[in-house]
Amino acid sequence: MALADDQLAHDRAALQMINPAPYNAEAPPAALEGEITPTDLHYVRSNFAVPTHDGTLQIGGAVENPITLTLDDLRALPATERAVTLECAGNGRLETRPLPIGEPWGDYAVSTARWKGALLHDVLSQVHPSPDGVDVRFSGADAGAYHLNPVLKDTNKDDLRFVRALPLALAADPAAEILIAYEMNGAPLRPDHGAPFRLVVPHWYAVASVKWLSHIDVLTEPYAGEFQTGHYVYEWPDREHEAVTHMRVRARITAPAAGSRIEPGTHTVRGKAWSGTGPVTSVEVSLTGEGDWLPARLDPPSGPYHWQEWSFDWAADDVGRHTLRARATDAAGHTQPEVPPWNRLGYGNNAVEVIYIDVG
Ligand SMILES: Nc1nc2c(c(=O)[nH]1)N[C@H]1C(S)=C(S)[C@@H](COP(=O)(O)O)O[C@H]1N2
Ligand SMILES: [Mo]
Repeated sequence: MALADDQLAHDRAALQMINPAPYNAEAPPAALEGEITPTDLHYVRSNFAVPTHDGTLQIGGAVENPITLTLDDLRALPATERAVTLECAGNGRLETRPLPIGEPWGDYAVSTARWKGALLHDVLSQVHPSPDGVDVRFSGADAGAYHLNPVLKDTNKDDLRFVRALPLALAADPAAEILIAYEMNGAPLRPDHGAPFRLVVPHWYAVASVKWLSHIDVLTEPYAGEFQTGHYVYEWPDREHEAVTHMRVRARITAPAAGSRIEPGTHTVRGKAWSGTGPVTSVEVSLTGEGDWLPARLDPPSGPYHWQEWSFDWAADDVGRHTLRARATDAAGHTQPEVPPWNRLGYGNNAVEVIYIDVG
C-alpha cells in the first residue's frame, strides 16, 4: 500500500493537479514539445479512484466462445505499437462561455504516448461475436460514487462503474487498430493510465479508451449508460444531441510561450496540430486579429494517429504586444472555428487559440 502510494506520488509530481480525488491533472506545457509526451508528463483523467484489478479480462456476452485472458495471454498475441494522441473531450472547457459544469480543464488535457498491445480485433475473433451483435461494451474495474452535478447533490449516484461501448463493426475492424494496451512508452502501464491494460481507441476523444479494462461484452442492443448517453454527449441548445466521438481538428502554439517577452528579430513559432478526422492538411497563422491568415510549414504525419508539428518564421521586428493565432484544417475539410457552438457540458472546444507575446 505504502509502495503504491509512493509510486502514485512519483508519477504525479510533474503534473498540474486540478482534482486530488479522483485524481485529475493537466500536462505541463513541456508535454506538447516533443513528438512523444514522456509518461511523467501525460495528462490524467479519471472519474473514480485508481481501482484494484484482478489481472483478468473476461470476454463474453453474445459470443460463441467466452474466454478469460491474463496479461501473459495478451502479451502472447501479435503486438502492435502506435503513437496515439489522446485528448479529453473536456479539454478547453475553461475557455467556454458561459462556463459549463465539469472538470475545469485549461488546454493541456492532451498528450501523445506510444501504446503497445494486442489488437482488439484479434481478441474478438477468438470469441466469435454473434451475428446479432450491435455494440461491444467495455467495463473498467473502477467504480464508486459519482457526482452528476456537484451543485445539485441530489443527482449524485452512489455506485457507478466506468463503462463505455463502441459499435461492433468498429471494434472488430482490424484497420481501426484499436488496442488493448499493456505498455506505454516502452514500460508497463502505470496505475493512473489504466494498469494492467486498457483500451486505446485512435482518433476518438479519450473517453473511449477505457482504463483498467476488466470485461468486454458483445451486446445485441445499443448500449446506454451514464458515460455513454448521460455524459459525453454534445447537448446543443438548439438541435438534436450528439454523442462525443472523434477528436475535433485543433492546433496549439507551443513556442514562444504564451504571454512571454522576446527580443525583436525573427522567431520560429512552433506548435502541434491533430484531428480525429485527419490528417491535418494545413495550419495557418495570423499576426493580427481580423486579417490575413498566413500558411505555416506543416510536417507530414509520422504516424496515422498522432499530432503533427508545424512552424512559422515570424519577423517580430516591432516592439510592443503582438497577438498570434493558429488554425488547423484537416483532410475532411474541417477547420477550427473562432467560437465553436456552445454545448451544455462543455465538450470539444476547438476554438482557434489566441496568445500574445511582448516584443522588446
Ligand atoms: N476506466 C476508466 N477509463 C477511463 C476513464 C475513467 O474514468 N475510467 N476516463 C476516460 C477519460 S474521460 C479520458 S480523457 C482518458 C484519460 O486517459 P489518461 O488518464 O491515460 O490520460 O481515460 C478514459 N478512460
Ligand atoms: Mo476525458
